[in-house]
Amino acid sequence: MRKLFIALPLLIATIQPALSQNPIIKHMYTADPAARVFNDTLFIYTSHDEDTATWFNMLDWHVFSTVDMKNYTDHGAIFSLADLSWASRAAWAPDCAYTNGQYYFYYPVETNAIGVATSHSPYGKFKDALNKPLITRQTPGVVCSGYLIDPTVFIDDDSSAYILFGMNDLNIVKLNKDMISFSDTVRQVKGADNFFEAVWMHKYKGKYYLSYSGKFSNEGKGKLLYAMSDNPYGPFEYKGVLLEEMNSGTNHHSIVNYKGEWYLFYHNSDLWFKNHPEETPVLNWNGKNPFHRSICVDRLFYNEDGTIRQVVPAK
Ligand code: FUB
Repeated sequence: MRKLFIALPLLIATIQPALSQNPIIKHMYTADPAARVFNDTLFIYTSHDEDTATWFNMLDWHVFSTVDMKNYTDHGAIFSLADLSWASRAAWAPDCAYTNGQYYFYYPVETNAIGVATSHSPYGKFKDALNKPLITRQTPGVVCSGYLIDPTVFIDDDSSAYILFGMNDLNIVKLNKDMISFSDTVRQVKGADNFFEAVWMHKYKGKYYLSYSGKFSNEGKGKLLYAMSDNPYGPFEYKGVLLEEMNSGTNHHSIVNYKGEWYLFYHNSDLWFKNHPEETPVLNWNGKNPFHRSICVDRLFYNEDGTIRQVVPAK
């Protein structure tokens, strides 16, 4: 029996499909991966760190796709600040959802507003749906002591769609069927302990999983944390660390099931430090930060009781 316990992980490792080596995109800097499966293809919607970046002064959003978790196709910029009449800076972490025969692209700009764009194709191009923000600090019910950023959309089994967003305070509101408006009042998710930013929600075996970047350490780095609940509004129960701090300072992720396997997409600055051996990873919001990130993926595993095993990044 003991031999079986030792042999089983080896056997699982052997029969699992090999993943592409991290980071998975090497010809440009990509950050904030939102992985979604549409029609048997896995799409990754990302923000984009410019080669010349000295801050998070990002200009556009890109999409990549794969059907085998090894080869990724770059489909270029699907939406950009230049497509917007009402915002001109900070094209940060996006998400994309599909319903009603249409794709909805949710994006934060200016560090203060969230917009939505639509397309009939997952490859874009997307067109701004409202020509104004969907959510601002003035939206009734919003509480956000940090940047108003990082929208993600969770669609439940009964087709109810919720948008979650925020920094320091985690907000949630149920979207209307049109996906570009809401009638409910925005409220705050209960029990998102130590929440900083980069929220993601997914469901596994009937439970809601909330994952996010926790408050930054003194070194300016955040761990990915997660919590579980029976209700998307909470209260959530904190469960533990999903991923240790990354050398990118920021820690942003998504969790997705593709062809029966679970994956954690995230970003780090390994490519930047490889390309710049003279740089030392000293991360601090007010000091040295690489500002050049690259998306990565690793397998994610659940324990029998539904908790998630901490992901150890493959190099
Ligand atoms: O990429 C800009 C910001 O950094 C994102 O909005 C945050 O989640 C963090 O990754």
